[in-house]
Amino acid sequence: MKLSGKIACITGASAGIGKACAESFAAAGCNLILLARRLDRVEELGEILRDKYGIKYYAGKLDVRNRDEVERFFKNLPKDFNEIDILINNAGLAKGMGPLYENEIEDWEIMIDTNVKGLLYVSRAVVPGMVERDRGHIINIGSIAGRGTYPGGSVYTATKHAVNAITNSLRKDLTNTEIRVSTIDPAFTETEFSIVRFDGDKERARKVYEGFQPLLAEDIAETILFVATRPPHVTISDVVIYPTAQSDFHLVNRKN
Ligand code: NDP
Ligand code: 8X3
Repeated sequence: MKLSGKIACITGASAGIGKACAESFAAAGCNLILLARRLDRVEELGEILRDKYGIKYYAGKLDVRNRDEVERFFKNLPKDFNEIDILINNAGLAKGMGPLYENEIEDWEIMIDTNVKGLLYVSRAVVPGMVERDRGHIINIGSIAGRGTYPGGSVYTATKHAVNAITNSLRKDLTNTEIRVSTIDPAFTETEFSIVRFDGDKERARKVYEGFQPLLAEDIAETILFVATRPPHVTISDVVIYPTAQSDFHLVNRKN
């Protein structure tokens, strides 16, 4: 399927996987809605991609946790951008890695509000238009954390299990439409994810990816682009991606 002239909306486009998706989709000729809390970053990215690939972009400051803000944002999209073809629900994060009985409860709220409720708010705002037009593709970024559990991951894994359940239920809700629903579930991918998880502790974050080749944001973006460009009769429902050196959460072939 050709993406040229279509509109992709990417949440969490200011860093990591979302940013890499913006580049891949722009290279394929897609116009972009780029969203994040850090507006300066998505504005700058949009300008670079417009100049490099000749695409159109609309950058927006959006905190997906804020229901009113999400509803208002999507209601007021400029005419050229209000028929979204591809929604990449990517904004997400982990906070902390301690045992549940020691966790900061505020960290739970942030993860649940962003990874689950934020994804729901954005989907609720965008999917009705897709249903009206009977076309579209929702691509949710889950995680291997949505397919298992690990110590210190209780709430993060719960949110990604929720993403998996939402993805599969939504696909069923849309059975009688031409709309596709997919989830991409990466393992260790070196982005700002661990820096955020460990509250800005770059040294601790670096150690997560030490001694092996983790996935790059570009590896995930290429896969998402592949999923989005299958012929209309093909839905790739799930993709699970590991670095070759990793076979489970903590089973990593480190060379150090
Ligand atoms: P990054 O930290 O590099 O990027 C996260 C993005 O999410 C940023 O653009 C950030 O933008 C955005 N974001 C966070 N909170 C909000 C919010 N409340 N509202 C809007 N945007 C928000 O991490 P990744 O690229 O790695 O993460 C992207 C997705 O991939 C997440 O859903 C994550 O759970 C998932 N994932 C990551 C893996 C990894 O190992 N890195 C593996 C599996 C899944 P800003 O701060 O500007 O708002
Ligand atoms: C991010 C991957 O293993 O840190 O979703 O949970 S992991």
